[in-house]
Amino acid sequence: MDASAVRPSARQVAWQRQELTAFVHFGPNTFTDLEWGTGLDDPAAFAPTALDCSQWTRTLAGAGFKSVILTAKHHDGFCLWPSKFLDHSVATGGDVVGALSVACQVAGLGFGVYLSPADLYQEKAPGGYYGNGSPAVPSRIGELEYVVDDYNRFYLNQLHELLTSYGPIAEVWLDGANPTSSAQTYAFDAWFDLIRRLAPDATIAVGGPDVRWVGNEDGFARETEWSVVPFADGAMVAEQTARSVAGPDELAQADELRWYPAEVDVSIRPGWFYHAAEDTAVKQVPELLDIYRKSVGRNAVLLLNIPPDRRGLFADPDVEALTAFGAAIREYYDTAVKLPGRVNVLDLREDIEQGQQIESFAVDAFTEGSWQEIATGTTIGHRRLLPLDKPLQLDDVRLRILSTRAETEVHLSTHYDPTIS
Ligand code: FUL
Repeated sequence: MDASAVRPSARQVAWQRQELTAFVHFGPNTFTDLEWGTGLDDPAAFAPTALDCSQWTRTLAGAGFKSVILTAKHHDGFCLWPSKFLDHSVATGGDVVGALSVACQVAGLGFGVYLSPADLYQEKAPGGYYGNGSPAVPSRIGELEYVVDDYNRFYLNQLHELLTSYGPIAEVWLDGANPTSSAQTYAFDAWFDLIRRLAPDATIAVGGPDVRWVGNEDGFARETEWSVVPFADGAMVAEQTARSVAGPDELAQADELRWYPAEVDVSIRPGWFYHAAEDTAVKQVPELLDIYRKSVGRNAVLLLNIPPDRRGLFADPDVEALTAFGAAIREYYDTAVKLPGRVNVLDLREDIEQGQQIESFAVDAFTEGSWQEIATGTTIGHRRLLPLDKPLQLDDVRLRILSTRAETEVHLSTHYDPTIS
């Protein structure tokens, strides 16, 4: 197998180039102060007093985000849109999915949905479908047909509703977490088939074939982060959380290689949902930039969660942090330092349409009359942001490729970020 020959799909290229995606966790938990609802929470608890999705999208677009993924349904089963298929939703008070999809279109942002496979309402409510042991039977889902059981029919109907009612969908996020006690198999093949038919440009993330979970929720990718990932018998050779998922040991066990890039999901607050007690724990610019270097700057997409408060607005501390984060990216990372100049971060890029090739590299600097090695690294991929041990005054830089899978072009630029201590 030739790892140098593996290429991303067009939808994966577009996804990776976004670099910054926002996650929005919003639902009954916002009002009950929980992270995981019980499934039997009173739908009336969800009562934002001043919902304005355009405040979210204005803030996010201003900070450089390119798309937004909303928890249309979290594990508690409550739906943020008035679904035809159940009442446990915003039925009586506003369509958050609709409002956000419109706000995204106005702001020029992509719009994605998180639809939790685990569903505590369907597990616990009388007559619920989750794990009810029903047989798989031919089932019409809109104009499509699949042979599925009750819960998978319900889930496909929800997907169909979301993918046909709310404009183009950029990403469908299938969370792998399972807080339920009963057993329910998921008809992934049917789900993926329906998503491909109804939203061919959407990436299917985490539980899906286009984007993998990086393996932690702390905001960092690996220093060696490959998008070419070994599979055996249809599954990744390594666990998603493994220290190495695509190194020589894993490659040796593969019967197939796939382009399967990493996404780093992390929250701007300790929790995924809004809790007033965490207003003083919003991550600030130096930490956000550290996360940026370790996610976007390690060949991943950053999926940063910002949870709206009980008004249905991003809270002031989050807006301030996001705005400052966006300004810092523009100033330190979108703008290169012209040499001679003071530098403490290197930015390296491969064109992923040519695959991912570089295995290791070194960077030399011309300083005080001679070339000296100032940094080494392993993978590059879409983008590698490599902080130096200390700021250096540099006259010139050069890149040495130490090992590569195939010939490719690498773009190198020099930067200065004063927040690096
Ligand atoms: C996890 C969930 O259990 C959390 O509540 C959150 O949605 C996070 C993004 O994924 O698996």
